[in-house]
Amino acid sequence: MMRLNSIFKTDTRPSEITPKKVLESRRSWMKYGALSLAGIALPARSEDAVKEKKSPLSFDKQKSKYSTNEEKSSYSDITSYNNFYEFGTGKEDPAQYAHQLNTDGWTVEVVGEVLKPRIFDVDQMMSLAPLEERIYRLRCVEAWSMVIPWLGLPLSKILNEVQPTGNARFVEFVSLHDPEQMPGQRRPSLDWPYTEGLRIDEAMNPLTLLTMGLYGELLPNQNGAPVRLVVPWKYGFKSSKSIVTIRLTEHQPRTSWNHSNPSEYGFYSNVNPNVSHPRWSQRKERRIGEFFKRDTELFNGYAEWVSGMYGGMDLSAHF
Ligand SMILES: Nc1nc2c(c(=O)[nH]1)N[C@H]1C(S)=C(S)[C@@H](COP(=O)(O)O)O[C@H]1N2
Ligand SMILES: [Mo]
Repeated sequence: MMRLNSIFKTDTRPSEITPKKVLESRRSWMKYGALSLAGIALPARSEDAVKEKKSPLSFDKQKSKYSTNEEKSSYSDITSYNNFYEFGTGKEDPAQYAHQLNTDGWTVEVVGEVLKPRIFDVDQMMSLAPLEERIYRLRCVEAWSMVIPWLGLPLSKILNEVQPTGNARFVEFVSLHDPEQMPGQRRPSLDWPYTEGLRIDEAMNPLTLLTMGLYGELLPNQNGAPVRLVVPWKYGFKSSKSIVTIRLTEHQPRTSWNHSNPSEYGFYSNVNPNVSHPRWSQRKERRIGEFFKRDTELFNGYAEWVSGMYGGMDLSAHF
């Protein structure tokens, strides 16, 4: 990304520390999820209330048919090498500063071109569908990638709840704007709040995941807690973190990276080895943790599920 470029000329990464024990970091996701599904209100997300429950898994731990078989990136890489400009432009800033974000009582408003606008809390969103583990590649525009076991539900489940009108052609995602909690927002590194968007068919595509967890746990703040998007066939910046508003619109929404540098970041941002970034080729990527680069695949390897949405489109014009 434009401003990363000067700082990260190479894709070096923090040295691999001993992988954290996933389970020690947060309370058990599975019990929390089970509570939500049972419809029990959990306003304070009380640890004690969670511990008392011994319910079965609330999400399908089977790999979804959309999962890749590739080796997963380590939990420590996934949670220590991040992009989250609200907490600074350095890859290590989010892990260092994002704990300042208080996600208690978080809500997401789903508004705009819908018949039934609604405010969801996180439990309500999680109860709309069984949570699914999906192992997706996240491929960032700066030529690195990871394989991440995400936990979430298709965004379409939420959109169907609010009943899009016939005018709903796009979906806009707005992240939290709170410079008190997000020190990076005290600087104009992007136009805040962070805003992203998809065409409605992209948003409804079953691959598009509203994500609340990874590695069987709730999302760590640096990965976009409590709720983020994962759009696996697009460059990483389309996967908005810490979302507070989902707005269905008639017109294509303005998006942060496109606005900051339209010649470098288009609205679509589909992973495409044949379309170079103005300042570098996008043909190869380094999987974090590996030495040799690998070829980048069209649509990040998800063509069989998404290429139909772009029939007849010139992908080099609509990059
Ligand atoms: N709100 C918000 N969402 C964001 C970003 C950001 O700066 N702010 N960075 C994006 C970019 S550039 C990438 S590559 C991914 C990184 O996700 P990860 O840190 O979970 O790997 O988050 C995306 N979502
Ligand atoms: Mo990115």
